[in-house]
Amino acid sequence: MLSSKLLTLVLVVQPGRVLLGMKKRGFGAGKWNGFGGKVQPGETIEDAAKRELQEESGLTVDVLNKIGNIKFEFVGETQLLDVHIFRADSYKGEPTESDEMRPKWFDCNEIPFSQMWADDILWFPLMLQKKKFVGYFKFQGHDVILSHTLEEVQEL
Ligand code: 6U4
Repeated sequence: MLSSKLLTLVLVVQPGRVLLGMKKRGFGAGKWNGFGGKVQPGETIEDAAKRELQEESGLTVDVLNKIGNIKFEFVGETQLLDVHIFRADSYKGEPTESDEMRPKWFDCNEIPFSQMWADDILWFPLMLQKKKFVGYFKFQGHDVILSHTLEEVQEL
């Protein structure tokens, strides 16, 4: 039985574009991704998502919509990553580079999937259509998906 680590991921979406950050260090360095990180003891998952978004992008949000939950298994690792994914359709502040992330807006037709986690190309279309989803991805290393499930759900 694998234990799991709770993580958050926030996509800030505006009509026709999405804000991504280039991860400068740590897990997933060199990839474009949403903003997020580990849930700390005593913190709700949503509060952690807001805090990580603020720390990494400089943006604050009042409302986060829960849109997905994906568990990631990495062969050889004993912990699953249990990633809770949120979408923000409004925000305050200006995207600002942090030690961890360099933010940049991408046109929804020009999302840089070849420089993102391999799972993203499968669920971003659902996220952009405001559909909710749950999934499980088994990775070999950081680039190869050995198997996965992904399904749309009505409620999370
Ligand atoms: P620190 O605390 O800075 O050492 P770090 O090890 O850099 O943390 P962290 O906290 O930034 O990791 O969390 C990893 C982030 O990557 C979370 O937002 C979840 C996200 N993530 C992990 N696997 C992913 C995957 N396969 N697809 C994806 N996002 C993923 O889109």
